Amino acid sequence: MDTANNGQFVILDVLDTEAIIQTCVSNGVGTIYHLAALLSATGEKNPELCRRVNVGGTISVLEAAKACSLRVFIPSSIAVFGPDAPKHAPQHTDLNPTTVYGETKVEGEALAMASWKEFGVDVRGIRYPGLISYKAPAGGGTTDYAVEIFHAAIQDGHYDCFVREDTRLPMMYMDDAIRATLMLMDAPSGLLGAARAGYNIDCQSFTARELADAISDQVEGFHCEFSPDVRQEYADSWPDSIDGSLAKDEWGWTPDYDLPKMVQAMLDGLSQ
Ligand code: VAH
Repeated sequence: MDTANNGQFVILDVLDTEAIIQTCVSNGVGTIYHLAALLSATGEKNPELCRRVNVGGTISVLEAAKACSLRVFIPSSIAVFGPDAPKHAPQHTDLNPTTVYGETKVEGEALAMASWKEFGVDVRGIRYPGLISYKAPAGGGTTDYAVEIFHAAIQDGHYDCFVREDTRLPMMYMDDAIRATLMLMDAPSGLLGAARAGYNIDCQSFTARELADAISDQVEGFHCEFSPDVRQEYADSWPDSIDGSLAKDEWGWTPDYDLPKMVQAMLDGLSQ
């Protein structure tokens, strides 16, 4: 086991169930946060790899969890919703995603529920919105513009955004996403109902223009243009906002960061 940043880590192939089991057993691991996946834009470029990693990796982790009685967090995504879903997405509605990534997340929720119902694996998940952090670069998602724009504002004073200015999507600052994840994992299992594998959670909802304007309020002279590319199609298929009332009722989730507070946190973090 190597050590880095005061933590221990080992490099594994998420498809190698036996290696996951051996690592968990030899290190007394009790919970897996399964974050290995291809995001939407990358997944559309390589759909077979997306399916193999996202679905195959989830199967592998759930098999290891069953074998070792592990608890598991598996992120879902607002990408599970398709263009036929209400734009203020409810917890329960038909899930007809039009991206491969979204399909893998629907499959992931179904695999998680099956593991819970058939084998009692304590697996939980959240339908993450676009996540925004200054600690890691954007990772091949459609919502990458909401991270790239901050770096560009500081470095260049200008950003050419790859979605239309009126594109409204559910978004969340990373600190809120981490707190929600830990709150869910700490919640007594008995509180969790049929949505346990893919909770909608209350989060921000803003347009690309509203984000650019909020940054302009803090960064003198910042200018944003909008030149939609293929990722516009993915963004248009997703909801504008999320009904997270069930997560609030069942395990008490309420977000802390609104747009101004997130913009300030991002600019402060990047200026460190
Ligand atoms: C993506 N950040 O853009 C991810 C997210 C809502 C989309 O899951 O692919």
